[in-house]
Amino acid sequence: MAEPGSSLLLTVAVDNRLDHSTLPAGNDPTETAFFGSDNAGIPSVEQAKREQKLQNRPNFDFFNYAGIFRPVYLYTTPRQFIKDITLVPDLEGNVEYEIETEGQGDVEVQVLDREGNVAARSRGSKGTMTIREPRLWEPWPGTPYLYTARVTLTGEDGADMYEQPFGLRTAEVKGKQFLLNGKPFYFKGFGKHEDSFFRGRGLDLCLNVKDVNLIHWLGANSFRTSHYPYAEEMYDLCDREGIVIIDETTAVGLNMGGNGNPYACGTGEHHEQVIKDLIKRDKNHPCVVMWSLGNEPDLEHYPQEAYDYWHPLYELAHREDPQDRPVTLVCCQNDYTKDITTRTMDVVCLNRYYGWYNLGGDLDAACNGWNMELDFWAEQEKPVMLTEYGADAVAGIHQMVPGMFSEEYQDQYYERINCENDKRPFFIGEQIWNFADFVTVQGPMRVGGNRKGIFTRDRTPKLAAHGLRRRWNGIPNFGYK
Ligand code: GCB
Repeated sequence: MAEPGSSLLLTVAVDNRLDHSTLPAGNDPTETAFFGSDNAGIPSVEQAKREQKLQNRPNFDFFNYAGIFRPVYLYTTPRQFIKDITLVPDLEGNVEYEIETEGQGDVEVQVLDREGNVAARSRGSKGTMTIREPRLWEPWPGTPYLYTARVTLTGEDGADMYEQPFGLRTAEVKGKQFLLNGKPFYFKGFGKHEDSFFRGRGLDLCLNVKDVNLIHWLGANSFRTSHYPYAEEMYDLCDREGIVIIDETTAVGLNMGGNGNPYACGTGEHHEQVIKDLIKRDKNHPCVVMWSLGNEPDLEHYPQEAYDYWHPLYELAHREDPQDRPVTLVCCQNDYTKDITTRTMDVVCLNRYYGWYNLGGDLDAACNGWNMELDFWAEQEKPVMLTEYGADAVAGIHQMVPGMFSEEYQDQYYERINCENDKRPFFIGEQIWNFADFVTVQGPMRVGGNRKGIFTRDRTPKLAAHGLRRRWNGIPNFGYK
């Protein structure tokens, strides 16, 4: 340990290399890029590939950036200090708490209301406090009421103090419903990315405020942190602004399209650690209502191996979370009859591109196909939601007869698919892909990035944003299904 006043040199190395054993997963350097056009077998192409300079080959659709893109803080503590705080509130105002400390001392916990008045207090490192006349945390436009737990540890060396905001809310699945505070909740929102001009993925507090304002403007209530945990500052903001989050790990790209078993590549232990870290970091946030173990793994070609890999992770997440939130895994468009894993999650979360990657340009056929699949899910005793569906629209392309890549096609796509979803009582949410255009791997399917945003990369609305705004402002958070 360094003496006070002495200098300390801290060297941090960051490694952004990807392969099949990393999370997120990459392809081997010699394999084709995610959106590479193959033209396999043509001798000149094959040879040029072999002679190509080695580079990262992400097996996912976003630019991974590199280096440290979030703040890093160094701080000092007394010798006896508060290591962790766990809060499990209920709707009656009871708050179970547990304080982990380094070293011994007296622990005091005070719950402060929004005005700073003491609403409950307790002594000792573990116990239950009761808030009288409790106010619940409700998603916007309800009131996302926040309390603060002020924890003090007084040891031989003095006192350590930490303030942890929290909210009274519950999240659970019952039958085919997702209950927030005991009421059936309907998800309206997005898959997002941490991505913008100038900052790339770097934390940008102004951008976060802008995005949350746009979410309010649209009448949306939620997003998924596709495809990695976001900066903590975003969760703090969503706690305050009443935006609901599905919190996702870094496990994207565990899919070789049937050309190999992704579960034999050694990601298992790291994946467990990633889940533990995520839950430890985000467990007290009222905005987080569900954990996503990962995005679009192969669940079709190795169905049993997939189940054997994902099911223990599902159980781990339930064990790790003191609030025992619902757990899901986001499923790629596949032969859902072969996939035996998705149906065992608490919520069936589907990414579907009827009308884009398949049946593109024909929304009648797309709705027909989607309906056939919905008939299948109607048989399962689970709540079902879309965590991705969408169409690229290059801002400024307009067509009288809407064709792919036009703003009109994207607008009509949502109108048509949503109309089908509305007919299904077990369908509990629509998270579109994507909030805003974002950069990704180059390839023949990408026009200067992925254009499925309903906002451009600089947050200008496309036509579909206005249609969704009209729709979402008419759908209440509770009791729609
Ligand atoms: C997906 C992925 C997402 C992509 C999206 C697309 O299924 O989960 O990361 O960006 O499709 O636009 O292709």
